[in-house]
Amino acid sequence: MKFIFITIFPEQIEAASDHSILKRAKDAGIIEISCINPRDFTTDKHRSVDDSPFGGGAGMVFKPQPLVDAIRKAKEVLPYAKVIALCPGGTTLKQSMVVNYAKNAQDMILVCGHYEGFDERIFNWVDEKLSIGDYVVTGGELPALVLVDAVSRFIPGVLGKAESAAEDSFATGLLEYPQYTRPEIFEGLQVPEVLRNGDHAKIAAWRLKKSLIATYHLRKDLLTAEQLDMLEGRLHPKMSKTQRRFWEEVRSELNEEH
Ligand code: 4FN
Repeated sequence: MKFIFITIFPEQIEAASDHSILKRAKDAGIIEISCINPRDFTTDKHRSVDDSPFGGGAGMVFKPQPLVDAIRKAKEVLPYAKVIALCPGGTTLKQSMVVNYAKNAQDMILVCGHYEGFDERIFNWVDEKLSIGDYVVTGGELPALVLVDAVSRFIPGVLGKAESAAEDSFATGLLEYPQYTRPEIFEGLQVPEVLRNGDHAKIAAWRLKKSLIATYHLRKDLLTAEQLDMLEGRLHPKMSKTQRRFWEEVRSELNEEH
């Protein structure tokens, strides 16, 4: 999968993608990352990519011509790529979208903003607007890198076997269960008994229970309607004895906590 960043700060992209998962994926030839700098498409002697806004007001606006010329150049390199502008008004990126981008494996041209934003007319050259969340950032580079990092993890071969171990389908999308490593007692704090006795079925049930409880407390919005029903005692009539037992245990632990 190939990614072209349209950015006036290519060093930021190169530095951030020269470590960890992204570096490994690039070295293995699974992903390709390159940059096209709108400043290289300016025609004035100061090579300016910003100008003051029509209608007045503070701040500057990204000029359309250098940006659109850079997008055109990127399209020559990757004609089948999707052009994505990172901007606060875009669809908020979700893990389900990340998984779909990786599955479709369509190359991406990532347009990174600066100043107060883009000249509105550039969106005629954009297929999709994406946001990574609701906070002010100084440019689109970090959001674009977040997208590429998240998508790359789902491209076959990017993660090692240990990292990609398939998760229980019911547990994916939930918060993490508590994790522990050596030593068994740290500053008087012991690792839960269930994790030390090696009963794999019990451990899996304990972890799912802990994930559900953490998600219920911290991020109810991440639960499916079905999971919320079970957690709040609206049990399905057609449920096995084991399932019923499991949900009753989760509920009693939830109630013990407060
Ligand atoms: N940000 C907000 C409202 C108004 C402006 C901003 C803001 C970078 C060029 C856009 C922001 C957030 C998530 C890109 C923020 C993102 C950006 C993103 C982004 C410089 C103009 C700007 C209401 C969200 C707080 C600056 C809210 N995901 N303007 O940050 O590009 O991708």
